[in-house]
Amino acid sequence: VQQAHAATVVNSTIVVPAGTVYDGRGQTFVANPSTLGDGSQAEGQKPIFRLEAGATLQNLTIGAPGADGVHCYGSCNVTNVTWADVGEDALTLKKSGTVNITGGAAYKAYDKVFQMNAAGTINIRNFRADDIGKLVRQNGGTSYKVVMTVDSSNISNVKDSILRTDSSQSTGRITNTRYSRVPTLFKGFASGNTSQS
Ligand code: DGU
Ligand code: CA
Ligand code: CA
Ligand code: CA
Repeated sequence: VQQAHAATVVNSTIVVPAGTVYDGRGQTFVANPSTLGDGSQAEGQKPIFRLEAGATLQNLTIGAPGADGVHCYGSCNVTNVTWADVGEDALTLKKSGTVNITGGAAYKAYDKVFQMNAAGTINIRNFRADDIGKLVRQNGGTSYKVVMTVDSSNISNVKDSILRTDSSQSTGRITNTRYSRVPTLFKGFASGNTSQS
């Protein structure tokens, strides 16, 4: 009888060194709730993965509890990663850089999926998101510039908006994307700073 592999329980954050690739080979990773966080909306939880500048995370699922997901300290590539049940949030940019999300999915995010806590760019391509609050949120009340792009994705059952900022410098672009039950595509952008086609 074939059996699915059990999830790997992560007791302390897995650090992916600068410029290296961490390939999960299809495994599922979950947080130890007593050391990293229970995946609730409580702030201050720890990430399951910490990506140093230029690191790549690929081919894995983050299950429940998802704690604070993935933190990127500078540019990072996240390829074919699925969050089955997003924790406090899915991924945070902690230091300026470019986040490339290619393939993968995020489900059940009570509030945010991608949280931008530093200036930079997030490019989301070939992504699936369902049952989320917001796909990308620039940290509330900040005025640095974040460039947000979404291409060739499928987004459904959104409570708030797809892209949200409070910064008049930030820009949002959505192309070739299918959505259903999305009340607002863009929130908080200056006029002229968004486009959709
Ligand atoms: O301002 O910084 O929700 O990174 C309050 C906090 C809050 C962040 C953010 C995050 O915005 O903790 O999860
Ligand atoms: Ca938060
Ligand atoms: Ca969740
Ligand atoms: Ca967070």
